[in-house]
Amino acid sequence: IVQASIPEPQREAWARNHHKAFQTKEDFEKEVVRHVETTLARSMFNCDESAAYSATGLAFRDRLVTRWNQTQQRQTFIDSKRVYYLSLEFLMGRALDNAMLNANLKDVAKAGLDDLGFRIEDIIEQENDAALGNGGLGRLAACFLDSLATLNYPAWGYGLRYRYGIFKQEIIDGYQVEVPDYWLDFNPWEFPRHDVTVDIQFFGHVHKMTDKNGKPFCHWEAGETVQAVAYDMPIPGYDTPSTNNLRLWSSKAASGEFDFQKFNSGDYESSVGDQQRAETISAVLYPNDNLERGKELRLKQQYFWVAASLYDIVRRFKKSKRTWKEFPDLVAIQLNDTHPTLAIVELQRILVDLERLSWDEAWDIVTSTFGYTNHTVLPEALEKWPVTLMQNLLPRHLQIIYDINLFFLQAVEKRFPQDRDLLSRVSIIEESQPKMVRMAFLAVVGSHKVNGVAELHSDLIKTTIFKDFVEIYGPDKFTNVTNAITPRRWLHQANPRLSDLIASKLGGYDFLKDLTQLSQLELSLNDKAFRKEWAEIKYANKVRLAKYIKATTDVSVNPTALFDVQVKRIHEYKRQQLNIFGVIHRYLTLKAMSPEERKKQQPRVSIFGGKAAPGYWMAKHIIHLVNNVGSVVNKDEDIGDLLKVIFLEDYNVSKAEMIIPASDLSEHISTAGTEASGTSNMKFVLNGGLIIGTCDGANIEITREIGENNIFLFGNLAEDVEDLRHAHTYGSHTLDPELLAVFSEIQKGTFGAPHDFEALISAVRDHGDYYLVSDDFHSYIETQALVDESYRNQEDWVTKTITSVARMGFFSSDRCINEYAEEIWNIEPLQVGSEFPRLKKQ
Ligand code: IMP
Ligand code: B1N
Repeated sequence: IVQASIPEPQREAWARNHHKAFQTKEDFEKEVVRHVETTLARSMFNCDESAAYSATGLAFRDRLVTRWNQTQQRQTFIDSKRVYYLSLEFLMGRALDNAMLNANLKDVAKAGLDDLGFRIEDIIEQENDAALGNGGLGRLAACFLDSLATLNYPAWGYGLRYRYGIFKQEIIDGYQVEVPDYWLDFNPWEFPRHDVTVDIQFFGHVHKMTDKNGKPFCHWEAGETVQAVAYDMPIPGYDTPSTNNLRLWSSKAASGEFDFQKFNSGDYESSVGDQQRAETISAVLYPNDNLERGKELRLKQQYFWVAASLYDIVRRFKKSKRTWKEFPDLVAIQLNDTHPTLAIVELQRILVDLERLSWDEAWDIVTSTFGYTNHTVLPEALEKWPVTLMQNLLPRHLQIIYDINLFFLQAVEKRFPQDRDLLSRVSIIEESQPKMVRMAFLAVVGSHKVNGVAELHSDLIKTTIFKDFVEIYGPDKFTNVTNAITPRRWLHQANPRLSDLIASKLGGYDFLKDLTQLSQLELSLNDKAFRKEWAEIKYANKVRLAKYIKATTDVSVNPTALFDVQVKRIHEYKRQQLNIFGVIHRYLTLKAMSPEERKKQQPRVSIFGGKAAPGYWMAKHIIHLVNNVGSVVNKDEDIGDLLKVIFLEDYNVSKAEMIIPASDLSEHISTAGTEASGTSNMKFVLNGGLIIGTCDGANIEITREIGENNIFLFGNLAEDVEDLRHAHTYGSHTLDPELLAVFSEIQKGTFGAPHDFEALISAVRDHGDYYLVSDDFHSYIETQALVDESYRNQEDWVTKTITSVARMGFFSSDRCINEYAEEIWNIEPLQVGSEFPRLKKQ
């Protein structure tokens, strides 16, 4: 990559012609019309909403690119330490609304679009979600980018530019059908950098060589080369000119690889075939959440992305002309789960094989650079790769992994002599058939800090999967950083009326940058007008969701009913089956009542949403059962508005922004000890909803913050799970009688062919009930009854929701990112320019 710079004498001309970002309605309109007429080659005679969206997006993108450049130049000039967040998933959602709000220019755009003949809401709705992620892990990465930019930290995200993001979900006859998500048709937010390319190697052989000083070194002769091309997405901060970068790599055939011989000799197809094979690497996001299936293409994706990113990071470091020892003073790299763990090996390879540092010097640099975040303890999600696969694809990397393991085990043996059992337990290579590389252990050994994502989870990893490593390294290497969410998207953008109401009470929007200011809301608890508007906003959000439900499912729901929402990936550990069994129990109870008794019951709408991994059979059966229960209950005239059951198709980030503000109660009911943190739990509470949940993940810290009177907790505790499971398998296992009644209703065929749901039932009844559905059922039903009772007292309910929102300050991702910055990355914010409009005070 050649980076040419304009000589001093000509720079004045550049400065004079510097692109000025629009600020007024008039200039905004000019930009939109220019983009419609030139970039899109259209006119006022064929400008539809989609074209207006594209032009508006481009106008904002131009603005961001100017600031992006300024931010990067400033960071390069100051030589500041940067943090690089490596994540295989970035679940960004829509960008336009966010860009307008972060720049405080939404009013300007609204007025401008109005002049040009468009409603801003319709234009925002045109945008496809950037859905390059599965669920919580990917959305966390997106919230972190927002906070990093807002807090002015020099930070880059690195990921893959998938051609297809997470599939779109259609529900046909009650079943999930997957439709590909081709999202790149026209994406104004990305910036192709055809000048930023890296050749990535795979396969081949390793040769031992000697350099001209007679020193031995390893040379990796590759069998295949693929080119990585950078695509940049500017990441605006809120109320700051700082604009960071998300760099996504796209794969294509390396220039030398395209076989002109074949091409010219008429073997066109096979030469195009090579090209397609290269492009396959970044073609599709693996649609599994909390599950690793060990596919070769997935490992190829991981190395491709990691190698391109490290090449870029090292190139940037080299421009600073510092010595290698100083690398960790300028570079911090955070591994978002084990997916980028090969970065540890790749940096060691660069330093030892290419830069010829000694092993020990290199390893010091590597371990000072990396931090590793663990997001799960579920055994099926822990990454392991067969040694044979690694040997074939990345022969030199496997050698380095063996060496890392050798030196690590030698050090362990020195401290714990004679403990062969310990050595085999902590070995990075699992001596199984076939042998496997344990990626989580490699990540622990190659990082200076390891963190979990909520207190309980961080404690659990120290006593389970990493127990031996705590003995070896001492407890200080392991820490907790509790997850959090950005209040810009999850309050200000998703729930503008609530954000405005809060701003009117707190004297402005500063709370969006310091969420602890929400605590002042408790002073307004007895303010009648405030409470009234608070309740009205919730109601309006429910009306909007009710309209959406009617339009998409043709079911009418009453917005005065209690809206009970569980939206998240469908997974047995998240226990949507517990929820739907509970719904059936409620239905049976209502059916057994006299009409008079029924009148006294609290009406409820049970709303489900979420995708099942395409190969996850049980999860797909859960979706099917929810839909079938809905189609029976929703047309039962005895029941009417007392109970409706809705499955919302294709849950994604932009739908979350509509659904979450409309919830009264949300369900976070994972088996204790299985949900590392959860982050939607925080979003629901921040939007004035209450939670029914287990003592799991961040629910525990939410309870600590908002008080246990403001949350509906139920179920067994994490510390008892092991014993309960043991008892199911080896003792006598008696199932909850109310749950058995639910099972027999399903088996009678009330909700369609019972055969379809036999697996769901037998998992509980015959196969040890691993997720403790029966153990928690009674407690769940009782707690739901308590919810009904509570909801009937609306004054009390409103008090609970206001109090809870007031106490949610801890869950801003700004707090979370500051903790990472101080405890793990050792980076400082860097102020960039200030010719930025201040936010108006209310
Ligand atoms: P990179 O770190 O080389 O990828 O550069 C990122 C951005 O930083 C570039 O697009 C420039 O805007 C800016 N930049 C890079 N090198 C310099 C420099 O030497 N002086 C000022 N700005 C630079
Ligand atoms: O990460 C979120 C947490 O809030 C959730 O509790 C946790 O389940 C989620 C392999 C994962 N952990 N592990 C994954 C995703 C994709 C994949 O291929 C694992 N996702 C989580 C944020 O901390």
